[in-house]
Amino acid sequence: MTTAATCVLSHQRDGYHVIALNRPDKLNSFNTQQHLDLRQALDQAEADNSCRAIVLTGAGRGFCAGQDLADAGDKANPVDRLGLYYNPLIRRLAAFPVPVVCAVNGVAAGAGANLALICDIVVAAKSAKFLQAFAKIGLMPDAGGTWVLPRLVGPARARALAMLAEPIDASTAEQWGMIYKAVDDAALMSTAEAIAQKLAQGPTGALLEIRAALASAETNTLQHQLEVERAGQNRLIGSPDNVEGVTAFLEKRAAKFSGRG
Ligand code: T3D
Repeated sequence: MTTAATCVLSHQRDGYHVIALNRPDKLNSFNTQQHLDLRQALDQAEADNSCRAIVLTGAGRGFCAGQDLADAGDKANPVDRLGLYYNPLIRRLAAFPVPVVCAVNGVAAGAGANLALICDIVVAAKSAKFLQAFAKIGLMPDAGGTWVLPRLVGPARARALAMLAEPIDASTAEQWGMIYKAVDDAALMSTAEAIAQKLAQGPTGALLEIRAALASAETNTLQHQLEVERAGQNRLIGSPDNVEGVTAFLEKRAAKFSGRG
């Protein structure tokens, strides 16, 4: 099944959905409709029991240029877009019930960069760029940028990226640990979809425990984190996927995970 909402394209594959922002002439910058269409595509992925991963990407030559500045309004007519749209989106992706792969196909700027960086695994085309564009227009990073950037690249680089608002290319982003991998442009979607396929065939419950534990490690002491690991492991031990994984190992065959715990 393929659905085409106005501003987002959603393709259902075997085990995962590919969701593409689709305002290519505006580098997929967000207007309200694109937020609403993305919400709908995420709802569909969440409602589909066979969907065990998603790939988020952009149509055309850009990934996402953040807020549509022509649609931005002004102080006299304020719209709380962060409260209404961006923050719920970032929270949702950070806790999405299946792993999220981002395939950054071109420039990722402003909130578009931070949307990419909140995803679980980020691969980017070598021609793609990441730009904390905010200071160029008298704003500060949002959509989770001040949270995710220092965690990925450290405070020194985060400050320079945010204050200088200069682009970095995908290979630099990889070297700095901002993303998982920069790949040749032609290999982007096959790489991202192979990752999604592997995740979709994985032990979903364990993958989500891994995500949650790594996120909580950012602020926890070692003592606290050991307890987080113990609690997570106790939820997983004896689950159908744990039993299958161990059985498959002992029977010297590939595991067939159901995604149930
Ligand atoms: O509520 C709130 O508003 C707060 C929320 C803020 C969230 C944010 O994201 S603020 C940051 C907004 N984004 C930006 O400031 C980035 C603006 N765009 C750029 O700096 C450049 O376009 C890029 C560096 C991303 C790419 O440059 P380039 O040279 O490859 O492309 P271009 O020629 O600038 O853009 C191509 C077209 O896309 C062009 O349209 P045209 O002239 O062909 O009709 C351009 O205007 C349009 N476009 C690109 N970014 C945006 C945009 N149109 C509206 N809004 C955009 N953000």
